[in-house]
Amino acid sequence: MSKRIVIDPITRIEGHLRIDVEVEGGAVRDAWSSGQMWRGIETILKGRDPRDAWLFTQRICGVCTTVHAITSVRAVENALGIEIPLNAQLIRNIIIAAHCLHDHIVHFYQLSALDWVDVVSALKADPDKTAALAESLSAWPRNSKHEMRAVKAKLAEFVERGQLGIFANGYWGHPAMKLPPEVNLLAVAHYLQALEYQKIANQVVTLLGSKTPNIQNLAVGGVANAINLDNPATLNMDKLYKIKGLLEQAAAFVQQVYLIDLAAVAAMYADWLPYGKGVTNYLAVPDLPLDRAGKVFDLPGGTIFNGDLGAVKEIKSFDDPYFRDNVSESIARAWYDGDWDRHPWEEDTIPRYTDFDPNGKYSWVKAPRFQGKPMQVGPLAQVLVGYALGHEPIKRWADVVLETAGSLAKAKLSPAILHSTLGRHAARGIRAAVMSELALKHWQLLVENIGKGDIEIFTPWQYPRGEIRGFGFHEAPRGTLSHWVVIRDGKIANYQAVVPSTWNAGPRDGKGQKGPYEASLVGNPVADAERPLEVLRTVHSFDPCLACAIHTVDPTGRELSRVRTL
Ligand code: NFE
Ligand code: MG
Repeated sequence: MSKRIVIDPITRIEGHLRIDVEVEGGAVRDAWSSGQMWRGIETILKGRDPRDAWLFTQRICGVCTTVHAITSVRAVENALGIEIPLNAQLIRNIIIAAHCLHDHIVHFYQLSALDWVDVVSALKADPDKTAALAESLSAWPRNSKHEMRAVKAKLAEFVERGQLGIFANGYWGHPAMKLPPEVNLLAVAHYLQALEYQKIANQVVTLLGSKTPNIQNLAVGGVANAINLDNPATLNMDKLYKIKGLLEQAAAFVQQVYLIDLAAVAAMYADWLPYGKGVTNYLAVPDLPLDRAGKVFDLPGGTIFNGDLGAVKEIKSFDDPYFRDNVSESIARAWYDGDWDRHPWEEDTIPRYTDFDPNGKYSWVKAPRFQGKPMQVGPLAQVLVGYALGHEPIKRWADVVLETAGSLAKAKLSPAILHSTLGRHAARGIRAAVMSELALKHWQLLVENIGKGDIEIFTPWQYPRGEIRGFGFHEAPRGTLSHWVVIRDGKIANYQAVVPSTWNAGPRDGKGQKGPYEASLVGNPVADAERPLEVLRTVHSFDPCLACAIHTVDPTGRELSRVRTL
């Protein structure tokens, strides 16, 4: 007999996600992903000056403010047909890379590690053995006996006082928890260190963006960071070297801690490698432009269909018609007026709530499609596209993870294992390592360009009369983000954001095709229907952000019928 489990809300994510699964014989048979709040930023933007859109769109989300700012100015610049100065491009790139490092570190440790790591079991660990194991895997200086003893003592103190705090509501002792106590203690130590290093990465965003969350330094046409090496109030050598030092610290943590922990978790949960594949159509966009126009990039983009890496198709520029012409969104199963599937420039956003109906409409999230197909987006999509295109840093770091995990698991691991729940985590670590190198490369390029005497940061422009259309994209931490704008006589006539978590968390479309969360859950094991930890594992591997996916809190403050906090 099958059993329906409703997890509402799923926690340790941004926003309010409900997952329904039908479980039969210890595995998921069918699944529904539902965004449970509605945001109205797209509607708020109508009639406003496009120069201000990036300030509004940053408020779509509390996690990835920066990414909506970047994508918005790119969309308006695309409509205007302007290029921006190289300094502006590079300053934006360093912000993008630093934000990504902060975000990927927080996701692995704070938002998902506790699906795999049993904090309470760490109390049984021998700290000296933990240190010996850690030192055999990595040169990280903060893996010492002293450090591990101190973490264990701190944890014991939390438990004794009944103050587990952030660790209070875990699935401690769940049968699906398999790590030995020493590995659990190591993970707890790194969980606490990760809080420091995510902050270090984010300080770079503050230094260049003036503040974070919600950076202040962008402009349609460039950035507002005046460059003068001799002026203490502007971007100068002192600030640039401070940024370099912070990026180096974040890079060391990613390469020596995050990546190694990831390989260890993947190796020790090798039985999980077959689960969580789902939609094997992938979409990533190129990013970190190296030129003014956005035709040459350091990060690759493209599409893969049905997992066929040999048939990868590249997305090549900020103006690429292959991307521009093939994106649409379906509202057949979402709480909006109508049942259309439309290109973003032709869309509207008119909320119409009807009850949760698994055979009808059941989510506030629209269902984005590429050539009519559901696509998985996120670090895994970019890593697979990069692997298929022979992108050197992606290949090199992917091989490091596969070899480290393989040697720990005593098995040969091929890239095919990446189509999975654990593969999404591995790919996020691989992408973080690539970003940690590229952040420093783009810092170097900026310093060299300023060294040539170029201090330009802004391209002046004017609105033409009549209608223009633009799109901008950015490979955000959760995947492909695009903004689409129609401008009439200098005012926004339509604005649509098609967001990473919308691609992944979206519901079925008019043809009944499931979204990536839904598809990835089918076949997932569930040992204990009362404590569906395994469902969380797969959903968390996408790094869900529902605020982004739906872009206003439900204005009626409607109460939800079933709430389970896990
Ligand atoms: Ni709200 Fe976001 C990212 C965007 S999400 S976190 O990354 O855009 O889907
Ligand atoms: Mg949208």
